[in-house]
Amino acid sequence: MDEKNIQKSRIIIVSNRLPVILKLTEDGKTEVEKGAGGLVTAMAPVLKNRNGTWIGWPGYVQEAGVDDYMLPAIQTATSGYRVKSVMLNSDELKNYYEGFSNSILWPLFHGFTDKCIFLPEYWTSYQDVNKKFALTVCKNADDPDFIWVHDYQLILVGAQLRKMHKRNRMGFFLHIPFPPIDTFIRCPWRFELLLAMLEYDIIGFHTILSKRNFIGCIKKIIQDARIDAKIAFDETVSELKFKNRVVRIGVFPISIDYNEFSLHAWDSDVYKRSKEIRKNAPGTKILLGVDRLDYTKGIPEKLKAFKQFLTRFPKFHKKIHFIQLVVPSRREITAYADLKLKIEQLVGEINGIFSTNAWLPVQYMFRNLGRNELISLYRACDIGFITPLKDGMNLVAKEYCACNIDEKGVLILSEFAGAAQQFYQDAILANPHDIEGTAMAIHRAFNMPLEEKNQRMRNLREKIKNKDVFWWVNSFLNTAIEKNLSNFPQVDEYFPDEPTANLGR
Ligand code: GDG
Repeated sequence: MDEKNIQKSRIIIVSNRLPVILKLTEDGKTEVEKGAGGLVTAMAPVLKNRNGTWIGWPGYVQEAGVDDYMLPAIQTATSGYRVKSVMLNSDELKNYYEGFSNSILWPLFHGFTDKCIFLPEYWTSYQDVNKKFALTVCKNADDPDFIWVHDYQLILVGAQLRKMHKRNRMGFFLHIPFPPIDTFIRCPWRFELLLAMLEYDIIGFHTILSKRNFIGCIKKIIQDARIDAKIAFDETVSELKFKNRVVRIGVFPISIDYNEFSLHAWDSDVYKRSKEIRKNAPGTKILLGVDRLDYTKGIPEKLKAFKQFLTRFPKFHKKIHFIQLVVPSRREITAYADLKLKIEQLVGEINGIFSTNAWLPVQYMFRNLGRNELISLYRACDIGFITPLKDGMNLVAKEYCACNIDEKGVLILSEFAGAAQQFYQDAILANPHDIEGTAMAIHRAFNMPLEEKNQRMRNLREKIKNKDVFWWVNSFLNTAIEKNLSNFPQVDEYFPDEPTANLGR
């Protein structure tokens, strides 16, 4: 297909979830709302312009043979482009979603191999459900359409489509990290997964490290199978020859709708609410953590570092307040329920040891907040405390900076978040496994001179503004169609191979 045709072609997005949120009303009815994430914001105009389609699971279980009365409401919530639902039953949810996706690929790709449960029935279901998604794509895609598959739940969709003789140009973006060979190789289905990825024409990762890991796995696992792989290691985009096809492998750090976040932070309601938040913690600096309930997010380690900070520096008692929001997630999986207990125990322990009548060190919230409240928190808090053990990118870090319109905030960021590859110069980097070092990062953030804070925050915001989520979508799509390698968008924020000097000590 030539470039002109691709540019005119429709686009089909395939993701595990459709861009809708289901809400239960007071009278027990389910309402459908448009999803609010960055991906939806960025993709909606592209889909509208190109008469596109979004294919995914609407988020509720549907047993076979039951009519789905919610589909019209879903289409209304996503007006402007077509949506096609892929329905899952409870077995599929258990084996494909909670099983293969969240008890194998999620822990494996984040390096938590001890949490992987390699059950063959999970693999069978993963294959079946990926085929189900592929069938829906097949029914809805014409030859010139560009098919863009998202994330680890759907790695096999492209290969299934090829089996169905679909010759469309297809791309895949992985939203989580890709692990190094010594981790990936443990997966009993390593061959099948890699071979399936190579059926796409373009594969995108957040970071150069993930791209290198992927190429390392291809070299080791696929080359053993005598497949011709020609690889350039260090470019933002590399090409790999496989079965007479060329697969492009690129680095595209995802981002947020910067303008939307920063304008929202100027809102008068947000201003009032952020004043109230500050008033509730008089005379203190506020540290903010916002994380989904997940063992990759390093929440217990972060609490231990805060405890260490308070133990080491009694003079800061009553001068610092830590707000930790934990957003409920995947609670049906045992590892997540255990994590919640661990977090609550640590919060209780810290407050038990240090609190006074007038000062509560940790304010813990376990719920979803409305967007206004979240943005008010971002605006009000002095230090963004984001220290995952491993994270593909981490959008919260970007949102915190975008909403820091006074440019007086400091970002403490884990070395192991993808975002560190872009922000290593201006955030305070911390190794979340190093409790003492992270405690010292809090100390450094607390004492940073105003001028330095301004400069660093300005730089961070500038970077996010220049490479926002629209840049991300365009870079991926342009790279998918670009013929000339020298025209590839460049990612200029290389993470140094050597440990950086900018650590929390
Ligand atoms: C995966 C990868 C990668 C959080 N609490 C509330 C709320 N949120 C929103 C945040 C942010 C999103 O959730 C979380 O995004 P992250 O990027 O931080 O993390 P994951 O959910 O793990 O996302 C990650 C991402 O995919 C994109 O590729 O960056 O590495 O793991 O947008 O704002 N939103 C509202 N209320 C809350 O209480 N409204």
